[in-house]
Amino acid sequence: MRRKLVAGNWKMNGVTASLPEVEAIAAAAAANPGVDVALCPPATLIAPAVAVASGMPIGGQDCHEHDSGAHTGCISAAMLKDAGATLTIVGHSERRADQNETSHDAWAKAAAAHRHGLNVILCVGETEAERNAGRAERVVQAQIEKSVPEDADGSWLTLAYEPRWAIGTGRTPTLEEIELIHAIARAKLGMMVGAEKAEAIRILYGGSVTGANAATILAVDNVDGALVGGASLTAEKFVPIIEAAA
Ligand code: G2H
Repeated sequence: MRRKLVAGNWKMNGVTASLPEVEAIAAAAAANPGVDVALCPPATLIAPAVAVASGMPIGGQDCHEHDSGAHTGCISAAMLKDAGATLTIVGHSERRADQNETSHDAWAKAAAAHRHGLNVILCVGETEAERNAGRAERVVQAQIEKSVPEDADGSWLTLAYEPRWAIGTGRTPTLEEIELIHAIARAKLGMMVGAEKAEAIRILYGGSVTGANAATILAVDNVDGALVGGASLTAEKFVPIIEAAA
């Protein structure tokens, strides 16, 4: 039985004045023990967020594949860990689009994070053009094949299906489309790591999840939680999603 996970991705949002939101979200997490809750603020807020999160997992939004070195502006998994993070997102479509990251990069980052004891939320998802061309399933399968480390299991890896065209747009796939991709994703994981391990890997849906649509999306087969961007920025918007998953 997979526990649901609701993870907030603050993206490039949040300053010290946002810490009361972290506290309020952590209070909601504690009040809803039936669901796992995590929050990924910008790297500058990881340590202060950990200090006010009362044990709610705090994560990074990316990590470098190397532990240290001449990589200006980058943050390693070791540094995330040192700051108090217990997880990190890798392979988010905004990094794939803005920083030209590939599935191989996501694979290396996931492996680096795991090496440092971080849990990983690995993102995959098709573009609108790929969906319109009828290629969504093949794209997601290929991304999984290239980015999921061979030793992945549900103790540290979570997959997030985020169709790029649904991110921050207010548009979401139909429930049937979500169900199909999640089923295909689990089958692909099964081929890679074995059915038993694949059964234990959580697959989150991400892309314009809100308090209004969370309950129906979270009820879809093989949807084991949500990766939430815009609606995770305030407790007012995020707590209803946590409660819908509880
Ligand atoms: C998808 C999601 C969070 P939003 O990127 O990862 O963002 O919920 O704003 O669509």
